[in-house]
Amino acid sequence: MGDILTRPSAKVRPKTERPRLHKVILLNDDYTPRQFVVTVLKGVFRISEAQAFRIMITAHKRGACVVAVFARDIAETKATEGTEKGRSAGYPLSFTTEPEE
Ligand code: TYC
Repeated sequence: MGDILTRPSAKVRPKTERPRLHKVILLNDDYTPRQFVVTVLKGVFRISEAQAFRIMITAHKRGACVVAVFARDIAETKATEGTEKGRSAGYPLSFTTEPEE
């Protein structure tokens, strides 16, 4: 007795936003040899010599260049890998990551 009948509530549609992709950005410096940068790009990002050269020369001229976009974890791993390859050869080569808008 006195039970309150309620309709099923309106359908809830939780927002399932896709996680943002993250850019891996190559930063220029004055010391890392060009060919070393190209070799690191090819190894870490599995791109051709020609593509690696274009990315390297863009960073060299403009200060930075987006290499590729990935899910956050992958972007961070690749940036760390590239930066560590430079460090272990004694170069200040540096990659950063940044979320896409
Ligand atoms: N500027 C470096 C040189 O003249 C080459 C270089 C290019 C280094 C791109 C880093 O991200 C870089 N030897």
